[in-house]
Amino acid sequence: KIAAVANPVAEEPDKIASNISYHAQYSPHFSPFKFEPEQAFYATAESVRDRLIQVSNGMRLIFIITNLIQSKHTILSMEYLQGRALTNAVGNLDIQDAYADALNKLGHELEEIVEQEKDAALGNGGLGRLASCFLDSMATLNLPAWGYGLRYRYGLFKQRFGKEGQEEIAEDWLEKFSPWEVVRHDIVFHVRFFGHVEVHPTGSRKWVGGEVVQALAYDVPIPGYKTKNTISLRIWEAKAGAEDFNLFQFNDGQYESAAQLHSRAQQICAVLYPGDATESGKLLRLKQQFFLCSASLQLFSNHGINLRTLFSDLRREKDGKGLRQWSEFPTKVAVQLNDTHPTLAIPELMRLLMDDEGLGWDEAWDVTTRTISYTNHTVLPEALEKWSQAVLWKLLPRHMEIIEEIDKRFIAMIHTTQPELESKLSSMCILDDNPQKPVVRMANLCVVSSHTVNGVAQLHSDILKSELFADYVSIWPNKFQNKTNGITPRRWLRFCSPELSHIITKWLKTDQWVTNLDLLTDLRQFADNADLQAEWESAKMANKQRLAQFILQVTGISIDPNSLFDIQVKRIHEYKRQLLNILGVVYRYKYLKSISPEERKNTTPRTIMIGGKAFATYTNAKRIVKLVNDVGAVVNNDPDVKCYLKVVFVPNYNVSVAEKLIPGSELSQHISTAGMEASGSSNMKFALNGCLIIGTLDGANIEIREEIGEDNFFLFGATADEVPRLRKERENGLFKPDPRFEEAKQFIRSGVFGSYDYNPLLESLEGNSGYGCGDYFLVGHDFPGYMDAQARVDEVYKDRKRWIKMSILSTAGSGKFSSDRTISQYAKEIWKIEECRVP
Ligand code: DL6
Repeated sequence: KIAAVANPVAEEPDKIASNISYHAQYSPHFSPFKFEPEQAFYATAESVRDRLIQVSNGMRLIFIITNLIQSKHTILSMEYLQGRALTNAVGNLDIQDAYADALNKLGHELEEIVEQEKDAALGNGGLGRLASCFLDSMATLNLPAWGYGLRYRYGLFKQRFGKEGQEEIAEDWLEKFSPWEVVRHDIVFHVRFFGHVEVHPTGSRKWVGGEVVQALAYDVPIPGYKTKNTISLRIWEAKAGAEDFNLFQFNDGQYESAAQLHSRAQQICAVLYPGDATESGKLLRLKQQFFLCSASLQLFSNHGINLRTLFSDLRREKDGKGLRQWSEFPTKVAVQLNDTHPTLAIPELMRLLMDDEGLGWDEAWDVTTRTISYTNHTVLPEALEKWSQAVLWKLLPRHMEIIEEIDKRFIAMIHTTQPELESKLSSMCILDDNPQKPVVRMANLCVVSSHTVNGVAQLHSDILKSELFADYVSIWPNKFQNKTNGITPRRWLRFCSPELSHIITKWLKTDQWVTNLDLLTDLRQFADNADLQAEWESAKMANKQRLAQFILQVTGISIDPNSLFDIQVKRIHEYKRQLLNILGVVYRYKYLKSISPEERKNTTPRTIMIGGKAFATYTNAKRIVKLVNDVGAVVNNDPDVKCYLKVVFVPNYNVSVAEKLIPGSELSQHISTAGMEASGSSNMKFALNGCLIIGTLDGANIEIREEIGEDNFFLFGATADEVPRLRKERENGLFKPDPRFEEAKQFIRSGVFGSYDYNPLLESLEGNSGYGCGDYFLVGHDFPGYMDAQARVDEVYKDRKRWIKMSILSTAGSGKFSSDRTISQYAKEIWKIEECRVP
């Protein structure tokens, strides 16, 4: 029986204000007489959360009442980079103005209150942010689809700077609490580690013993844009029970050993991506991966009840008396693996079906392979996961048996049906039995066990088919697909750049573009219109001014909004080539110093902003961060050039910082070595915001350039096809560096930017770097082309009309890159699910 509950929320600002006040007083997190911005944020968020819960419960209630057991699609991802939620929630629920008015009545501004929220940074970069954009689109498209992840206590680290450069500080997003999550004490599963396999006389096998922790569900409601659909991001927390606390030991003074199981359970979700250089780090990472898979799969198969009960419900549902078959399970449940991190879902589903439900291998395999699909996000060899067989045998003995059997059957299939591939088997099979280091190749396990494998941009998907997974294509030609990434237009234009959004709505005479981004193409017809150009330029200028204020506030550096704002923000990695950018800056600085003050006046003033985090143990990435800071410290204080060049390292880059940078950007750099960036998605965010791109023919850059027109894209650099030959030529000493490249390196070596030893970094561009050939990422080869493209940028920027027109065309051509398009394609072509609109 479900009792009717009074509507806890209303639309009128007065009532909203009273609801916010209610939370300030009766949700006792702070003393009741304080209503500073921080308290106001928590009370406002709780008030909005009431509303989200209401919509979400309403949706679930409808499904219960109508006895509609839905097909449910699920993304399993180790990462979600959600950022802040308040602006998005009030925007998607279409109550932004009412909340702004309500806060005014309480003496606050909504803009000020949203700044109080900590980013939920449960991801590292593009992969996690993509998953978050997908959640927004799944909700907006009314899809019966949820995301599952882990509730890390500490998300992506906070970046700080000391004398030696980047320092990492734990980011405490739960310091007070998260007002968005709803703990589900009724949804708890047991997840086992270690133990052994018992074989019963019947031949059935059972995984027993070891260590068992509890997985407790927290739901973060995700509202769709102007729909009644609110889906969930369910994140699991690991905990131990009271029975695991040894009271006897505690009373005996052995406090640590008394709480040993509690502390071991807490370690599982303590940090996002624990360092895996040590054996214990590797084991912990593997535990995290299995914890996510096991908890989520027990849930889908149990649906929060019990596997058998649910399935007998499903069976009854079919025709009232007949039984549903397990073979129908994939029509109810679809699981998308976000990269190989959740690969253990494959043996875990097999185990649940065989050992708990009594299915035979063939039936379990059929169900599993029709349920699971896999997205690859990288071709970088070091990012393709391989787990030690020995560690897996210890941690998950039953799963290793299953993995071995999958491999054995795959090899047998090749012998019988594809003998021509036998010579390739050593690289195609799942277990790499190299006696030095036997490992399980997770990507191979995914390819063999998934019904669909996709890349994230056309070039990347082509590379998967022609290189990384080429040998599998002849066995399963239809298994491989492309799903070019996308971004949510809500967060990445409508809410982060309201001025530009209003202009777009005004000129298109509709705001439908927010959910149908292809409508932006209609802007093309106005690209030359002087009125639109003037409005466009003033909206961009307002965004630049706001950005300049932000930069002043976080760095103390004053930047000129009349200079060209040139931004590169992303994880720091050698293949993303922030080093190419900063070498270009060094050359520009040297050049500016060499010309007369009069000549300087004819140059295009630039503010170059670089931001991103370097993985804690990635030495060269950290050196790059240090170099950018050191160059900035000199350039920004040089009286000769500081009006023409500023260099800013934007600290602690995260989603909410991106929301300030991107609207104010005019040029952004997506300059990876061709073939190495699977897609990129910040390129789409910048392009959507009318920012021009300087970039290589890599990842989604190629498709962006096609959509917005090649005249509106500053292209340079080797193509993916040319890269292997160029690397060979380098190895054979055939590379002749451009003099400008040599000058830039020499300038750094001369000590102009301080006494830090940059030789090891610069040497990676010369002799033999750790990757086997000098300058593996071809910075030297692409440097002259890059400098020429930058010179074209400077020239075009002087022609304001032309630049603004290009900017408008960039936005107009970005329709394809909505994550609504991407998710519709996943829904139709992989998950086979349809919208499930709440009546
Ligand atoms: O697909 C999302 C995102 C792409 O846009 C980036 O190009 C790609 O580098 C990133 N991949 C990863 C891979 N990590 N692992 N493993 O983050 O995915």
